[in-house]
Amino acid sequence: MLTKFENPIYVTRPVLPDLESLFYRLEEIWKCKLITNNGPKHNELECILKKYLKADNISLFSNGTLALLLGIKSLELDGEVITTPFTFPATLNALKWNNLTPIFCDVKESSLNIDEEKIESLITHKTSAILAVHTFGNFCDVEKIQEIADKYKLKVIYDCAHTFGSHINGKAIGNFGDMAMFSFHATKVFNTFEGGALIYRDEKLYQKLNLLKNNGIENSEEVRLPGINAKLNEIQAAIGLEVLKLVEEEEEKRKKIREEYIKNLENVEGIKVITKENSCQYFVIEIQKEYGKSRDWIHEELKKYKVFTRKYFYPLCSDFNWYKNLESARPKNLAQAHKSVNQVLTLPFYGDLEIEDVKKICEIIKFLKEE
Ligand code: T4K
Repeated sequence: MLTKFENPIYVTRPVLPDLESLFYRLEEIWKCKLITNNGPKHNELECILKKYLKADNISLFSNGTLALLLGIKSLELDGEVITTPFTFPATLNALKWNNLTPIFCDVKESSLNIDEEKIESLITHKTSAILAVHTFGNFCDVEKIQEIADKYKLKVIYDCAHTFGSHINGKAIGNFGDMAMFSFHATKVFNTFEGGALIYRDEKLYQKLNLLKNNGIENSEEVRLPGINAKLNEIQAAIGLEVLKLVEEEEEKRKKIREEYIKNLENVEGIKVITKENSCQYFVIEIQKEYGKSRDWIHEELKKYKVFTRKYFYPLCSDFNWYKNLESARPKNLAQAHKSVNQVLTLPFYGDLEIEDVKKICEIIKFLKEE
């Protein structure tokens, strides 16, 4: 008889810094009294992350959404941007706040990433960029996307919110395209509670991004452009400096959890593992027809066992009221995305999750199939 968990099991739990070490860093901040506006901790984190992510150029922000929004702003794009409907709303919101029109491209069944074979047919004289997401840590076809971008002289931006520290064939993930955004939200494998970063090819953007995230203020005499406040403060940076020390251990634990899930679930009829190889951020499956029950049903049933899964990324961004009338948002043009978004289920995935608990979650999923 399978019993419910004693305590709720959430889809993720944050990696928290060692309190004593954090306290030491906080004392330093208290002594120096510089608590934001590019203080020493911010600069130290920027420097360390630059090395860690093998970036030529990096800028830190108060969160990933504003990083992406300002990154796009700094590239001075106009017209249309080809992107995926299958992502967190932030990806699309960054376009909307830049007055850019998204052109939705369907996703691939295997990775749930933008289908590179379908990009070219969506390009018009108004297209200025491709905004792709390495969804759930599955890698986009970066070579093909770059080939298309070069052919049509488009910018390429990657939303790397799920791929902190990843490499494709030995090359750091942030070094593909013109720009890459990382999220350091509490739910991410590396977090600063809230935070984000941009990595970019053009070193001239560093100054511009500094202005954009500080209301355009050059100095006490001069305001150069209409920016906003998107600075990462000293406490966020202190947290980041401590959490970074824990990332590798956390990833090792997550790899073991991923293996355990795969071992237990990959041969269950009607269950497809979406995040097989790379992701240390999410573990995602699809509940397909052959499982015999719907994704929504199992999502609800699991709650009775105190297992709180998520339907990331339901609803599709193309179904938002302000986009649904676009030609590219029509369901017939996004058949795969519509199919997958009703099947995906993100399972609990974080280092503190016991292997025994992973086994039990899998047992429940198998039991529910036969119920
Ligand atoms: N692009 C992509 C592709 C993204 O996925 C995201 C963010 C972004 C851009 C934007 O980056 P940020 O601006 O956020 O830096 C969460 C996160 O808020 C969001 O960062 C993330 N993607 C998204 C996929 O997930 P929710 O609404 O699902 O979060 P929430 O509060 O329901 O948390 C999920 C679970 O995590 C909770 O059930 C329990 C656990 N949790 C959460 C928080 C916040 C904790 O244990 N402690 C916590 O403090 O969006």
